[in-house]
Amino acid sequence: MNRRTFLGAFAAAAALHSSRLMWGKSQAVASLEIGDAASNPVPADFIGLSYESAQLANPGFFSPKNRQLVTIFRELAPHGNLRLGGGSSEYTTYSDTAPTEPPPFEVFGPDTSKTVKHGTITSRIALRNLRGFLDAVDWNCIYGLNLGQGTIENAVHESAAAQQILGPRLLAFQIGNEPDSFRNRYRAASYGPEDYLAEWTRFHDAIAKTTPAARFAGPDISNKLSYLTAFAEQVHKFPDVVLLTSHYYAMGPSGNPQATLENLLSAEPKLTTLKSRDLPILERAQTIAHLTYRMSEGNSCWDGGKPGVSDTFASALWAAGYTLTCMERGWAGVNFHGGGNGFYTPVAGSPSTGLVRRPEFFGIRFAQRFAGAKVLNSTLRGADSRVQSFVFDHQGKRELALVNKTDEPITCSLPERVDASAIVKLHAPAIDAKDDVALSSIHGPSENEITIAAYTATVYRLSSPK
Ligand code: BDP
Repeated sequence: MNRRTFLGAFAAAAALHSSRLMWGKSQAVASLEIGDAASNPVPADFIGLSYESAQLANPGFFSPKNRQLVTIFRELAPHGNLRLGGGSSEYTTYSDTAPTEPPPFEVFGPDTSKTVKHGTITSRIALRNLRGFLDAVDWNCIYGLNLGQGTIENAVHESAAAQQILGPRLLAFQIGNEPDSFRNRYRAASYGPEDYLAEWTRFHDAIAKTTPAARFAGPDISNKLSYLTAFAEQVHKFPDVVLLTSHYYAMGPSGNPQATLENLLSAEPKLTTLKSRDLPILERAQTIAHLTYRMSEGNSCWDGGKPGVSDTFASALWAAGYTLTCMERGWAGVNFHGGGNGFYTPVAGSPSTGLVRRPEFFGIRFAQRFAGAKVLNSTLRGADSRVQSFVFDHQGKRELALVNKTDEPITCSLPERVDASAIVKLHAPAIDAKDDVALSSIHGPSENEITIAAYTATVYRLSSPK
């Protein structure tokens, strides 16, 4: 940190503090310290969505003809990553020929314990439409293959077609969804990381033989990090593995009474599948494998999400803070799971009834502006742990994002003045609002102290460092 900016912030905070005491106010002032650039820029395709593989059974969904979806994806991110997989990927079969039957559903997802997902077919035409869609939105894709219940022959056939059709839009294949949950489901109770790696290797080798251009990501696990470590330790044998992945749900299952709005907004939701104490394991895996990490599936609450929580403004604030945290960690990206009319989906509805942007969409979009930016080390002192701050160098300009997940306004003293003409605010009429969530550009006073309202997230442009 630059000594001058630190002392400036300290002096400003001290002056404000004493003036508040004089006037008998007790509101605390948090203070921000800004240091140097931490890492490489946030990747351009950092923002991602995740959909069920079964969605491909309707070739009209991921299609350039689905204009509304094209518009929504482009609005969310000019570049991004679409991950296909999820629980339904262990039920899909690939066929070159288009099915004669119409698809059993128009939209699908998220997969839950109650979903009927048998017999869905991914066809060549679905892959062609997917390519057209990805070209139209300028996103790339991570493509999941059926390991749980599929055959090697079908995976070889499907991956050859997907590689040929999706070409440069295909970032990587994943073999299996959440293999750490196969035990007692698709496999025996004794199934463990070594069994998984043996199977994965058989599928990988057969695919790589037929499709040498194939690239792979994995292990796409739910939460058992021993699978990630075991996978990372084997990566040196497979130069075509390009990315480590796993999933993150902040809470779950949806039936759990502790899956609440308050819990989602807490500094670390009590029911997380990935806790901060697990982060060193992720980091170690990246070091061993010499690869970056992507959170390839996740959301607020598994088993389809929680009504009144996952579909409200709370999920937008959570998603904004969570995405920015992942950027700060130097990850390759995050994919928010969804689809259909699930409670947590960022985009809901169907082409025939119309698609809607859910609150979470706006939280992700709030964070998207920092794709391509550099994270600056920063510390916010004296604030509630539910107030998050992030500083980025964004095209040569410094920007501060503050996410206030508390029901109190927060006042913060800054080492630099904010630019009054460049403020973006994420807001809604209430924390449990399902509608009228918005991102607005606003003007404010150009000062060294800012106050952000309860339950809002705001981006400020800072004046250039001296
Ligand atoms: C994950 C599955 C995904 C589900 C999600 C959920 O991979 O397909 O939709 O849980 O339960 O484990 O919401």
